[in-house]
Amino acid sequence: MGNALSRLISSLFGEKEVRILILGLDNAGKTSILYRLKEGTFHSTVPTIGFNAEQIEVGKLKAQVWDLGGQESIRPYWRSYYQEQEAVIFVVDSCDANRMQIAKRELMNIIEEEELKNAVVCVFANKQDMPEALSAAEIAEALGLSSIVDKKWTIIATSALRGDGLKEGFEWISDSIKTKA
Ligand code: G3D
Ligand code: MG
Repeated sequence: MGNALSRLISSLFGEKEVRILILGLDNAGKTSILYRLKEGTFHSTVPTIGFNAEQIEVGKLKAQVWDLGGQESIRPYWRSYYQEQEAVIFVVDSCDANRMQIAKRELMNIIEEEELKNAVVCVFANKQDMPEALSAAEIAEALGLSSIVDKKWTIIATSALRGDGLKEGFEWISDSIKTKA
């Protein structure tokens, strides 16, 4: 899965290195998604203090992915990483209905950032393997995604546990970046 995904990413993005930022509240599954992409497996994570940065694709480097810690105290530092990012993956824990309004506020802050005005936004409605998960449509509604008019965005149902949806997300990012100009 990991190698296949890395190959897919390399075929989609060609020679160009794409800069992708993975953001979202703590516990959403950001680090799990990064390592599922990097290594093709799901393994346990510890809360991210600071950030994880990985180049997805071994050998010929293609995508530079930054996974930033999501705790409230760390979120103000997200801005230091915004420059020259072409895409933001905003990860939501689909089971965390209680914090959906906080996730919405953080996403809207990102959307309004001048430095990210050219970045496309792909929301991952993660943990879809869980029975209590809200659907991608319910999360789109809770986050008010339809109010975003001046930016390319989409929402994709994902499970880092199963590996579902991640490939579709990267395909969308690739297509969106290509057609943006
Ligand atoms: P973060 O980097 O956004 O803070 P992590 O989140 O990747 O550290 O994941 C937080 C917790 O959610 C971890 O559980 C992780 O295993 C779990 N998780 C991540 N993605 C999924 C998913 O798609 N499905 C399910 N069921 N769980 C997921 P623990 O128990 O280690 O805290
Ligand atoms: Mg993390």
